[in-house]
Amino acid sequence: MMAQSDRPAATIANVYRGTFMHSTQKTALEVLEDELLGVDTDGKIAFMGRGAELQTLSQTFGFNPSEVTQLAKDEFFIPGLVDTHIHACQYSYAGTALDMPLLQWLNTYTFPVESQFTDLNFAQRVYSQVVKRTLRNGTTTACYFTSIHTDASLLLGKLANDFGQRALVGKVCMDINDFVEHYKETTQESQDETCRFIKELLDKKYPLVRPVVTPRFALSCKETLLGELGAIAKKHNLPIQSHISENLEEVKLVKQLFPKYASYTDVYLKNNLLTDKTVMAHGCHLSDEELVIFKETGASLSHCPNSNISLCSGLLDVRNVLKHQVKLGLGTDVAGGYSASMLDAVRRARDTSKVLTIQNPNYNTLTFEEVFRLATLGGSQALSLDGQTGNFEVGKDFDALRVNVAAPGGPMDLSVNSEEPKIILEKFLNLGDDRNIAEVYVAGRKVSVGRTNP
Ligand code: XAN
Repeated sequence: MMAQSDRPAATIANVYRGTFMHSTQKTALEVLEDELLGVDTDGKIAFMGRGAELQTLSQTFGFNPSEVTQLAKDEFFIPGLVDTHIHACQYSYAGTALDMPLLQWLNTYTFPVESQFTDLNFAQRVYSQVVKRTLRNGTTTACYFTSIHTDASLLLGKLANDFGQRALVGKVCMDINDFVEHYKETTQESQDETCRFIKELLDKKYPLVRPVVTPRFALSCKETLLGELGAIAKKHNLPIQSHISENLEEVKLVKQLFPKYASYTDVYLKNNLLTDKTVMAHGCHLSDEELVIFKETGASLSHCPNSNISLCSGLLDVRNVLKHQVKLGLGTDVAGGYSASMLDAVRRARDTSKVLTIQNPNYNTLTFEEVFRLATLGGSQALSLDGQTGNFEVGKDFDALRVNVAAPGGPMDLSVNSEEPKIILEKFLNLGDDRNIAEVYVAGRKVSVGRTNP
């Protein structure tokens, strides 16, 4: 049945016809075959309808049926992928340095590299690489951590805007670092620079790029800084991101350092950092009581399975998180996670769920459809961007991937001529790569996915 926007009839810029697959609140995978989707000049989905309704729709919306873009047999559209947690400034060493647990890894590899982002040439190089690479791999929305450096963080905002990616960008705040002494701020600097970052990024008025308040994690921030950052987020009504309960040593240290708080979650809660616009990465070791607080506050979790395994941090029990009705998305967590591709995050999320099943054969393994939902609609909900993106709902922005499973020279073979779309999607999620992502759209605009190296 035809669905159309309540907004005044907009001018239609593009109409696509073919198979669309997406998630909704009700179903993890809805397959729409021979569907028509119209995108208006603002990049929003203006209507959806059956192919058989072409004539009626073309009259209602004033487009020429001969200008409809018809997808080929082996093509389909899915919503753009949402990476809810990625450290842009760690991209230079992605794929290396995975031989230590979290806290030693931070001191040995991460802090020395992040401290180099005073150099704007280095920042320009790494940040343009990460934005291009993630876009090419289908990440239409990314929630980025940067370093403590305001100017380099503003540069990432500019690059995301220039390349056309939807992004939340967070200048990292940390006033504790006992191991790499030169890589930290004073409490006052951290507050002042956060305010400067927010103001200067908002002043740019980039349509798809917003700031996110970013205390690194409880072990990097004094209590005063946590409280001040909570107040800043509240004052500007901004999203918040941080890390929580990733590794047992970290959880133990937080208990020691914050003895008057009931739990790790309580540290963030009491400092106004747990809101309905908060996304916390990892959460592998959260108790059920803490998950209840997440549900009550509307805060969400980012599941980063590659990183959880690579740094031997833990296995997130996604089924339990969903049972507690906590909003959940997937994150690559570059560079604790070695891959910047959300397709990898999808596979590792499934693998993690299967490991839990190996440990307990009664465990209800996540289906590929459920993981697909986490990578798209779930991510948009986790970032409180589900009003704009996450699936093909009329009125949302058209953030989409045109997938071609038969791309010449691609990574997969189709042996059977007419597989069901659902089966083809499963194959793409498990075997596909950027060669299968023929086109990437963000807010209706086709972004460049050039294959030449940055
Ligand atoms: N906790 C962290 N976890 C992680 O995976 N990456 C980081 O950079 C980080 N900082 C605090």
